[in-house]
Amino acid sequence: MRIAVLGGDGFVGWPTALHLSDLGHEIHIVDNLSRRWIDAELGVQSLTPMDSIQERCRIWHQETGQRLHFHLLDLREYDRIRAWLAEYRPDAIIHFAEQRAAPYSMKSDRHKVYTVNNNVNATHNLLAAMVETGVDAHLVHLGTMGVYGYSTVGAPIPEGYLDVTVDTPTGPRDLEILYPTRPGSVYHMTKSLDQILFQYYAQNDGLRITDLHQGIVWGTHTSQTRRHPQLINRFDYDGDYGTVLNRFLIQAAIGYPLTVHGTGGQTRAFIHLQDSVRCVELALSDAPKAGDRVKIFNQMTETHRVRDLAEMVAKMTGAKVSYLPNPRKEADENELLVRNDQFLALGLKPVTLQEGLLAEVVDVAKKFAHRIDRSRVPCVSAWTKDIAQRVEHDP
Ligand code: NAD
Ligand code: USQ
Repeated sequence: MRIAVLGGDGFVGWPTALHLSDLGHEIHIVDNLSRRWIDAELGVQSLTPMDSIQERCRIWHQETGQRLHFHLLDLREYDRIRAWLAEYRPDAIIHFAEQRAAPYSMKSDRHKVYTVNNNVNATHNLLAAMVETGVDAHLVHLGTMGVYGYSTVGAPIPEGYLDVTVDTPTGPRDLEILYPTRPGSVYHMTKSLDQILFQYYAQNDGLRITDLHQGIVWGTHTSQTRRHPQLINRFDYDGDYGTVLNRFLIQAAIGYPLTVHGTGGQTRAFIHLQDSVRCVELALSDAPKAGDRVKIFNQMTETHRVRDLAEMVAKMTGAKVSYLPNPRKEADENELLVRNDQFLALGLKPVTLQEGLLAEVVDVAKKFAHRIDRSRVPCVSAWTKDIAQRVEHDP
């Protein structure tokens, strides 16, 4: 297949592009490199030294003989994305190209506006351009578990849809609705809005869409990124883009007390990077037909409570754990049960939290520890002005 990987220079997009190229697909990476610009804005850099996207593509060709085609394109530029689609007419499109950090989306009003403009316009431009050009590609979007809001009301969170019964004058009627969204940040809110855009375009124009509600991705290598030092993946550790388990692992590597927010009572869904790329492959193999509802998968393999993760990493490495005021507005404790039957049925054999893999990330962090700026480790983006004041007084 000819596959467009939108956001293919990012943390999950790059290893996905390599994985699909390795399977023999023709890969076109589309990216505006905004993530690299945001590193410059924040004064941080990936823990791992990343080459330019063009250089990464050159090395992949040198190692495998397969070409990755790179297109510098911003999804917010409607005319250009429409022209690109009309010219390349991909069979499948994987859409990673959004601003994905919840703390970055909460930094200031400007960051909220940027995140909504970027994410909602990127998704809507793509959908409108697919209809206009008649490109009948299978669109696979990377969404988030965060659209559900993390609290389980007794039953596990289903894969996207909820069966409800409503009372009508002629008796009870069964309905299937999108699971009600309860986003916990402006970033997560944009993913909730994306869901409505997908529902509309699937129903109105027959677009074939799969939305992957993904949990927190951890790890850094996949079998393809290991092939050459210059194919190494991005690895974020800073307070805005670093995700919790990866952060704990680099903190352990540099002797920084593990930064647990509040009581660490939040339970979240996780998936290893290797499984994340495999899930995209599985989703591609199971495309919906025109007229089908949006296919939704919960792309996660296990759930963990944040303080349990911290204790596990502390036990493994001898790191100290520090309980900090929570800069986010989130429940002190939550239970999370999630269904993920569809990927298991398609053959996913989950990689679960294993000491070996955890230690591997610590080793990567130790190798590049000289690149870590300790002053960028704390999470300083607060969810409300009140919380900002509280966190400032009790850092
Ligand atoms: P990332 O920030 O590393 O990569 C996103 C890429 O998209 C970047 O290379 C960026 O330059 C590009 N991009 C952003 N806006 C663009 C635009 N307007 N036009 C063109 N390119 C644009 O993020 P990631 O961690 O690789 O996440 C990829 C996707 O997966 C995101 O949509 C995210 O919401 C989702 N996701 C990520 C995680 C995770 O833990 N990393 C978990 C669940 C879901
Ligand atoms: N947390 C800590 N200490 C830290 C960092 C985070 O205790 O140093 C806590 C947070 O308060 C939160 C939890 O860990 O309760 C998860 O935070 P995170 O930054 O790892 O994850 P999140 O903000 O939810 O975002 C990440 C990705 C996002 C993706 C989402 C999937 O950045 O793109 O959509 O995970 S999910 O969490 O399932 O919604």
